[in-house]
Amino acid sequence: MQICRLAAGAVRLIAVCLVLIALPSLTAGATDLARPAGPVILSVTGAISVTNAPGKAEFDQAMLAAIGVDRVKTSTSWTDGPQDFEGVTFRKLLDTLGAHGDKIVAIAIDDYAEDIPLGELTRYPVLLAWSMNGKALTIRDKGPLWIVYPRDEYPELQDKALDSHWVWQLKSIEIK
Ligand SMILES: Nc1nc2c(c(=O)[nH]1)N[C@H]1C(S)=C(S)[C@@H](COP(=O)(O)O)O[C@H]1N2
Ligand SMILES: [Mo]
Repeated sequence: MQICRLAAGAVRLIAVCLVLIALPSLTAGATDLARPAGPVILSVTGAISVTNAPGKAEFDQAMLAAIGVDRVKTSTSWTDGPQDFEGVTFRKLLDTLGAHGDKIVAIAIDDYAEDIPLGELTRYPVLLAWSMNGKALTIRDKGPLWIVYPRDEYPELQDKALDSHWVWQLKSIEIK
């Protein structure tokens, strides 16, 4: 009996020790993001807790796809009829990066920059799209990343004033 109680106590002690050892790596491990192997198509800076370079998180396309592959079928102001977009949602990307703030500044290859409220990007499944109808978006057709709103699904997103948030040729994001 006594031995049993002693053994149970020891097991509990070991369990507590294991949790104490694992805890720092569970929290500090948040800063670990693999380095991109392919060409970097997106850099994220600002209020993020996960990085893979000093002060920023850099992604190649495979890394973005590893976070999630989501689809949005929607019409746009620049295409005829509904199109099938594939990409990762801002929800998942921002979550992966531990992003915290009020807005993002989306910056494009042509140096176009637009402020977008964070709430708008998490309230809806807004995509960072890398393909349309199964074809990778090239720089010539608004790639490598295009911010795509699921506007056919949400009437409140069918607003011309939102067109400025559909940033194409996106290259970086600053979280503020
Ligand atoms: N990369 C990039 N994305 C952009 C823009 C831009 O100049 N560059 N213009 C934005 C603005 S202000 C609007 S209203 C629409 C403009 O689309 P349009 O040029 O086809 O009217 O795209 C948005 N996305
Ligand atoms: Mo615009």
